[in-house]
This record gives sequence, structure tokens and C-alpha cells, in this order.
Amino acid sequence: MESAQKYFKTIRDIPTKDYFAPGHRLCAGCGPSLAMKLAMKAVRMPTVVVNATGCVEVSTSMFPYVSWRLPWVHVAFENTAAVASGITEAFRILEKKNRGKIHDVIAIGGDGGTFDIGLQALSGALERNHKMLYICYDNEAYMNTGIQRSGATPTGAATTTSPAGRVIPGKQERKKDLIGIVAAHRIPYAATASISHPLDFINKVRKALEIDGPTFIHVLTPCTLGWRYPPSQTIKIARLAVETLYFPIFEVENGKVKINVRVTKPRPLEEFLQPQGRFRHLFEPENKNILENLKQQIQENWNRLLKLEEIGVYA
Ligand SMILES: Cc1ncc(C[n+]2csc(CCOP(=O)(O)OP(=O)(O)O)c2C)c(N)n1
Repeated sequence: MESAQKYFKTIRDIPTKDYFAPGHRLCAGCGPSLAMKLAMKAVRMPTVVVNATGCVEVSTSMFPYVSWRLPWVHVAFENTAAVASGITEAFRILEKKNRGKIHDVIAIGGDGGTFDIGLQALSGALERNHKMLYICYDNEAYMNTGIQRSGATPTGAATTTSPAGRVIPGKQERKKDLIGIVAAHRIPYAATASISHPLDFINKVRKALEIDGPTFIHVLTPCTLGWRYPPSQTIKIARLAVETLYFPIFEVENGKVKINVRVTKPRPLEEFLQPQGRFRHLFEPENKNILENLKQQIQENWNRLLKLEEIGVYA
């Protein structure tokens, strides 16, 4: 596996200290909770986390407990990146006046808070060139409010607002190309990651934090409740997403694309879809075309990524 593995070469290099404490109220087998634990392994102190509303935020801050062992701010969906950029600039000014020290600032939002509701603030922060990292944990729906479809929900997935039945066979539209939108801002670093590849993810977080400018990481985080599979299967499902090309792992550094997990013999997409209740209806004969459509999208995305690796995204 190629990867950004520069800072933590093996599992033994990962710090034992957890800035994301256990005992939170996230589900057993929750993908986002693992992403938080891993991301917090890569922090350099001092660091501030700015957290949009969503499963992670509400389940890690239930009064009178909190799971964050570093400064942490809860903000609304629509202003996460705006608040993070303000905090970044405040620290810069304080240091200039000898009244404080620069902190790393990490904004965290779910897919609903990032692909949809917070996109304007994210775009603004990327364009203004603040030194901050934004991590989008993607469980492919608004999970905290009961599994509503988002711009990140893939074609064919059943959610409570795209229910598979007689009227529609799950979500009709395709998943938004968020990393493409982010990369179009020509920021120094954007990457995808999966909790099934923890070293790659942790290294990407540290790499992003060390870059002097806006950086972005899109991490796939399966959701046992919304994707409807047993909690013990979270990592397996995340790995299958990568191995079936459903979720390619790559980075875009100054416009250059590098595929970090080069899948030479992809597994059939069915291996990723079949264990998940949200895709069950795609195996009915009348929904064959939706399955084919999804397969085609995934193949097209991968072919495009291979081309982009040759020419770079700013070509
Ligand atoms: C402006 C606003 N709209 C709606 C809500 C209600 N709400 C709270 S959490 C949530 C779902 C968040 O989805 P996502 O960002 O994907 O994170 P997840 O819950 O999946 O972790 C919603 C809609 C809210 N808090 N604020």
C-alpha cells in the first residue's frame, strides 16, 4: 500500500494518549467514533476542535460529561468552517501581540453538515486561505435525526426520505463529488481516507496539520444503524468500500493526485452492498438498472481518478 505514511510508520508509533475519551454515547460499532479517536491521535498540541451538530457532537457532550480532552467548541451546521477560520485568525493576532500561542484548528462536520448545510462557509474558509484542517466524516446520511438522505447518500440507498418501495427504489440522485469541489479551490491539500486504513488516515491528519494553509480530509465512516449491518462489521464494510472501488483512497497535494491505496484487483461491488440493509432492494430483479447505474458511476469515478493522477487536477 502506498500512503502518506511519514509520521507514524507502524501502529507502535501511534501515541497512546487519547484526546478523544471513551465513555461517549455513540453506538457500538460507530464508524464516526473510530474516526474521531484516530484523528485525535495525530494532533499536535495546542489544538482546538470546532464541531458541527451531528451524531459526534451530541453524543460526546451530554451534560455533565464531555469526551474531548482538548479545547472543543460546538457550533451550528452552517457556520462550522466560519467559526474555525475566526478562531485561527484570533490566535494569529494574539501571537503577534505576544498574548497567546498559535493553536492548530480542526473543524469537524458530518456529511449533512459539510456536503449540504455548511458548504458555503467551507467554501469561504478555503477561499480565504486560513490555516485550518476541516475533517468531514461521511456516514452518507443525516444520521442523528433519523437517517435522512444527504448530498453524500449514494444512488439507490434507502433512507427515511428516500425509502425503497413502490414509488422509488431508494435515492434517485448521485453522490456529490465533494473532494472535487474542495480541490477546485486549489488548496494545498485535500485527501480521502477510511477508518479501515488507520495509519493512512492518521498520517494524513498530521500531514494536513503541518501544512500552512487550508486542508481537507474526507473520511468514510460506516454507520451500523443507518446502513443496517451488525455493529461488529464496521471495519470490514469500510475496507470493502475501498477494495470494491466504491470509495477510493487518494490525496490531492498542490493539484497533484496520488492514489494511496492502489486497488489492482477490485472486488465485485456486490460484496460491499449485500451486507447492508439500505441496499437490499437493489438485488430485486426490477432494480437491476439501479445496481448497474451505481456500478457504472463507480467505474467512471475510478477511471477519472487514474487519468487525474496522470494530468493533475489543475490541468
Ligand atoms: C440548522 C439546523 N438544521 C437542522 C438541525 C437538526 N439536526 C441535528 S443533527 C442533524 C443531522 C446531522 O447530519 P450529519 O451532518 O450528516 O451528521 P450525523 O448526524 O450523520 O453524524 C440535524 C439535521 C440542526 N441542529 N440545525
